[in-house]
Amino acid sequence: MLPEQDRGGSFYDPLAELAALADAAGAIVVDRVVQRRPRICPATYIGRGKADELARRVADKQSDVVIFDNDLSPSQIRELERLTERKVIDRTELILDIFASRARTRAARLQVELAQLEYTAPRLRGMWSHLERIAGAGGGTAAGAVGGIGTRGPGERQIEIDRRIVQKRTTFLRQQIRQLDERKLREVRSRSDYPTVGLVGYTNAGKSTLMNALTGAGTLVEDKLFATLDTKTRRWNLGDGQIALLSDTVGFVRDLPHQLVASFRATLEEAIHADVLLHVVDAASPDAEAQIRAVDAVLAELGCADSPTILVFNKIDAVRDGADLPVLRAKHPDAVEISARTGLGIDRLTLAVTARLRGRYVHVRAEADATNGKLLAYVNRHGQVIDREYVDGTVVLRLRLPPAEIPRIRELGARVAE
Ligand SMILES: Nc1nc2c(ncn2[C@@H]2O[C@H](COP(=O)(O)OP(=O)(O)OP(=O)(O)O)[C@@H](O)[C@H]2O)c(=O)[nH]1
Ligand SMILES: [Mg+2]
Repeated sequence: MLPEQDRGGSFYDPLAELAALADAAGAIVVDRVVQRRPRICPATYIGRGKADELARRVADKQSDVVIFDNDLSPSQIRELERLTERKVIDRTELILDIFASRARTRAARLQVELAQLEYTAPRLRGMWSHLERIAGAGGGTAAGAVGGIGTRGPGERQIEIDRRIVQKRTTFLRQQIRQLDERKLREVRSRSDYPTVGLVGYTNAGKSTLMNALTGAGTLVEDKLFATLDTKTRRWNLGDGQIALLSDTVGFVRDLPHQLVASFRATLEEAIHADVLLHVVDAASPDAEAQIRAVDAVLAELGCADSPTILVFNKIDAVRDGADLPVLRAKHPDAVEISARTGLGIDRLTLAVTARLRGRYVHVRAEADATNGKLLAYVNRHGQVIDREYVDGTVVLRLRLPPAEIPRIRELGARVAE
């Protein structure tokens, strides 16, 4: 653990989340080792002495795998595997592994496979470099030896073959995913007659529980990281005849591998392009503030840092005395407090969403030829006709619609009063 990762405090458990992730991947945690260092050791990440201690401990506990909370370079992995005689994986590989084991839909499977290949492809070089070194060593002059590394020898041929296989598969996956993306986008666009609300938040924050509480949907809820991997959309009745489409999606986690975020773009599409985002926070977690920041970072990476967002403090029923709620409240005074489990605060949340959605629409008066069926159909799809009146072959409409639609209805022949 480096100084900037040390969040201090005697109650802070730096490996709690990694243990939960390991559990989600089906591993049983038998031992934990933490080292605080001012900077990493290039060869083994942890210090050399600590690496030897690690080797002794894995032998003692007869563990099969060593999981690092930090991302390791291929050479660090190789060196640690040599010292411990165990498989060594880093946090990113662990997360990719969980996603791979959870992926059920075709889209999710393709997306995870692409992310895994993209993460491992640059490591292929590392895997074979011991052979490269052997090849390079026989290269004669010093310059020749340097040039030889990675350019000849049996190891290099194997790398080339592996790379070509990986490249072909990557191209294929990208193609398939692009097709699914396009289909998904069309699907999302065709539904634009209802306002959309997206649930986002750290994994295990209670998004699916909230989805069920709001829509009565039977979405899988589990006390397990990454219970949800795909996106589900349901109708949410806000009252007064207002319907919105609510999307539940994959949870975020600190340092989510960006290959994964990139390939999950389509899955996240529905949630992130929503009219309003509900950022669900587990307010009972001692890590709530760091989790809020992690989610904000992923949202920024997805290009929706400025989307209208309502911060939702969930699990209020589970907040214990001495928890950080007062600090959270002071930092985020606009957050809505709820318990998706008990239903506390759900009506306040519904009102907050209704108010936000209302701001997304304007009321306008427009005139058009009464025979302009195309315009009327368009308006019905993208807004709401509140009132219509026919005067001498002209129709006078009172409309409610997103401001961005005004230029489009003008193009279709509407005369809009400013
Ligand atoms: N006490 C309490 N527990 C809750 C509340 N909301 C959700 N939980 C629990 O928190 C755990 C995670 O809930 P989920 O709804 O699956 O969380 P999620 O955000 O969808 O998680 P992922 O899909 O894994 O990202 C479950 O054990 C829920 O029962 C709440 O308001 N109070
Ligand atoms: Mg979920």
